[in-house]
Amino acid sequence: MKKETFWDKKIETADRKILDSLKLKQLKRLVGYALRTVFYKSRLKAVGISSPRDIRSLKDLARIPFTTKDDLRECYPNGLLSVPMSRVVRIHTSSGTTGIPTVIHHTQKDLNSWTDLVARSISATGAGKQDIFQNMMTYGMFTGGLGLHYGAERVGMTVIPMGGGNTRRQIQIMRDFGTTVLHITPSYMLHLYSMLSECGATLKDFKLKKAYLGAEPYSEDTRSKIEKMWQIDAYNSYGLSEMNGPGVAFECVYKTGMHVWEDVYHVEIVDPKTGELLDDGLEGELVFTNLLREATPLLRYRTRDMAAILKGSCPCGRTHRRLSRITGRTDDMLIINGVNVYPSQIESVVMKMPEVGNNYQICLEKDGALDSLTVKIEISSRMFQGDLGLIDRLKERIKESLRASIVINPRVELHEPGSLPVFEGKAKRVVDNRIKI
Ligand code: DLL
Repeated sequence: MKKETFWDKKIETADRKILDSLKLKQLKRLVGYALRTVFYKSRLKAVGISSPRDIRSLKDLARIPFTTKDDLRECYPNGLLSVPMSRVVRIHTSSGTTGIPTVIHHTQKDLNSWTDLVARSISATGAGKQDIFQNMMTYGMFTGGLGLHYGAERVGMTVIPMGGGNTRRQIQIMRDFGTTVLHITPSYMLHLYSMLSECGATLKDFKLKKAYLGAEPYSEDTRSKIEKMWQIDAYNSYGLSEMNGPGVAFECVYKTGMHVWEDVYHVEIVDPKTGELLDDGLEGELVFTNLLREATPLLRYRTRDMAAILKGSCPCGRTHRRLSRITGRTDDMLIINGVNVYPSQIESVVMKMPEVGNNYQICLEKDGALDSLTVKIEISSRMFQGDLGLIDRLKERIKESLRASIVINPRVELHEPGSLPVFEGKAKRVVDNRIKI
């Protein structure tokens, strides 16, 4: 019997009609806020929307052009602010590759609604007041730390605000305080395990039951591996700073996809090339509208994340539709000698191998005119002590499986545990040293 808890059962199990009428009310209000910004005023006017009254149904949202990360950057720092700065109580930014961050301002009401959604997410995993929650996500401008922090407090968990890094201390605190729930990136969760023996700890020293894993892509095989090695339940958690941060979509105890909190986050899946809306079950780019935003209204924000809305209902009784695992980003596809490869395909193959350790890296170089792909993989230290022929055979097996999955021939290097770079926050798995033209 799964332990099911609701934070706001009425809204979490509301039927579609009720959800839609609530959403429409909220969308009108949001458009009112958006019209206060110069950016949206002209955009909305161009499609015949100059007042919230011009929104008559949720379908009217489709008339509104998408908002992109570049739009946000052009509005840096305060161009999308729709309330006086005196009403803003917090600012978060996310920095991208270009160096200009996207900025999200929050009013107290914005933060309250975010906190509630995180409380809802935590409750859906069966956690509550009885739990000791160790937050290993970075605090600061990154939304992973503070986002979960306030939600966990609202639920009444005992919160240990560790932030990222300092692995030995993390392990000691987990042991001393009997931590039952962790919030952590999947890559750091794997690393944490590999540090246990060095810290003289075994699983018996802990009371860990659950981990919330997110902030970076990872495969179902990585989740299984983490659940088995730690003997816990690992829940997928998705979010992005432009939509507040964590708490946009979260798995419930059934772990069959992440419920998107649809009363607040209007979700669309679109064809990344044409922008055309796709039906449930089809994979495309996620587009979100946070219907409750006051300070930084964002309409139809293109996330660049690829996923599908899952068909069918969840045994938990929540009516909010579920999101598949994020399969990649529209901008993380690698083109290797003309072949399209997603890093997630490589991770899926690597993490299926029981001999593989807790870290890997994808390296790209130029070899004359051609691209060369090397997958560096840490394997268990036992493998280096025995028959070296075993290593060669494992290498061949990994190579074969990779070739079958990505249709190109990679080099595979096997490394000792602890020799590849470790990341305490989001992992950087791909090192692309090809000269970009
Ligand atoms: O990573 C917010 C977050 C913190 C989510 C902690 C979950 C847990 P950003 O730094 O703005 O915000 O990065 C957002 O991270 O667009 C995805 O590409 C990726 N991402 C986040 N969660 C997942 C996940 C936070 N569960 C970007 N699976 C998003 C795959 C994820 N990718």
